[in-house]
Amino acid sequence: MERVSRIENFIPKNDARLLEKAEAAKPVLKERTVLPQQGNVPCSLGAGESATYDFGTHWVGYLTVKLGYSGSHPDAPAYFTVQFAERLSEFEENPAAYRGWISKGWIQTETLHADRLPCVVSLPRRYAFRYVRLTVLDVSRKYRVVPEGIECRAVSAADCAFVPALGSGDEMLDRIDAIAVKTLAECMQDVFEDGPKRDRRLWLGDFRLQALANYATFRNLALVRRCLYLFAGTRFPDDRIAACLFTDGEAVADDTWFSDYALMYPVALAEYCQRSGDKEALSDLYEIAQKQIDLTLSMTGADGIVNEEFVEATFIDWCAGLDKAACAQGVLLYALPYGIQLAKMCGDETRAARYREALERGRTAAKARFFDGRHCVSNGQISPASAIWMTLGGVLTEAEAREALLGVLSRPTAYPMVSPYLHHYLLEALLKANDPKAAKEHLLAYWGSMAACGADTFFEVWNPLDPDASPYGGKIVNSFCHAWSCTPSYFLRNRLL
Ligand code: RAM
Repeated sequence: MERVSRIENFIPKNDARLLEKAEAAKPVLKERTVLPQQGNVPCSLGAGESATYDFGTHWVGYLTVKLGYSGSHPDAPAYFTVQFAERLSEFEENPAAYRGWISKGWIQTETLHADRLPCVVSLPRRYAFRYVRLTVLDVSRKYRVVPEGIECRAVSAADCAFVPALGSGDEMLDRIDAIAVKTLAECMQDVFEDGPKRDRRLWLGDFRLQALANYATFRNLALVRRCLYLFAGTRFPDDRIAACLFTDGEAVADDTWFSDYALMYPVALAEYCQRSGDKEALSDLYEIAQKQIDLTLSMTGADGIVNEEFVEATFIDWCAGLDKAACAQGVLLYALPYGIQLAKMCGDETRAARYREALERGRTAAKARFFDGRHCVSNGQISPASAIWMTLGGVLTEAEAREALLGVLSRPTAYPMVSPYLHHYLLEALLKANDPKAAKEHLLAYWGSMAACGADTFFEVWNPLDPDASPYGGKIVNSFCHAWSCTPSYFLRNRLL
């Protein structure tokens, strides 16, 4: 499902004052040296031979390899590859066979020469991995390469030791929580990254979920503040907030706009202000946040329904063929109460009243358009996504929402939930429908199935019925430590137990 947005001559609107405040909240990364577990690693390697190292769990960091030799003095360079894998099965993939629509530059493999041995090779990139494989492509007949040491300087803005274990009394729930905490920690770098393997940047939809999980675990309010200022500090010329930012170097807004992600900005700001009481951020960011809602309202017809342009620009999920009209409407109705909250915090009664009126009108219109009394139907299509967003938009009563959600979940569907992002919102919807039992069961079934597959961190894309699924046309570029997957900790610590 190819999705590439490109705007000719896109020049983001930057606000130096906001970017300075973002810079002031930049974290100092914690570093630690990690070594591989002792394994069955050969002591010398000839042409075509390899050694695989297991670092025990997932790490984000920089690798150093010390190479020596045995035999005669090296009379040719050691020519070798270093491959990194978040999961061992990645080594079974063939990078040359990847023909997907995002760059193969994300594949974590380096081919190197060592002209002089012994030597210490420090790889320049930052990698995300648990496993490292060193393969000698060629040496000469006179010597063999001896890997004498390998270590990783791991980096993160978070320290898992800070977060007490869940201690729920249920081993599986504790394990899911620990994996979620590790997932979040690995994604907490200079910003809340979406995935340390890929895309290594600040995505708005992912960020809102990371912030929620962070409040329940690391409580790093400064990093949330920083990201809120970054999104506002570099935006579209018409004040729309970009779907993601590049933050390696100077912050730059990407020329991609997802209408549903933009609405998560006021949501995230309201949640942050509530928790932090940060009045300065509220006053600096209030207008920009509400602009995201105002813009959506300007893309809403007299019938109270968001227009096609808005629907087209939503992300919602990676599910191919999903009709997103009901979802898009639901996201607006989900965001409006947060806009009302923000307006109240700022004493902006006029706006609060306007949003309340839009909410009322939008809900009534949505019920008439997208609900047939039992199912949520989006242009003739029934999907879990539509039921989730109609529920979250407050369009259905609790009983209607429960019936619509459980009904659609109990039947096979041609439009399954693909990303943990949407599974997060399913749990929120089940809680809104007052069915915490179903929410807990789903958490156990979905995130538990990743844990059962040996996950050290939770994945970007996961459909237990189709474990090899990739929206990109090749699993080798999927990320297996992905921010939008980290919210079990939020549910377990704040909502479910
Ligand atoms: C992918 C990334 C990111 C997500 C977008 C929509 O490119 O995984 O996390 O927010 O999709």
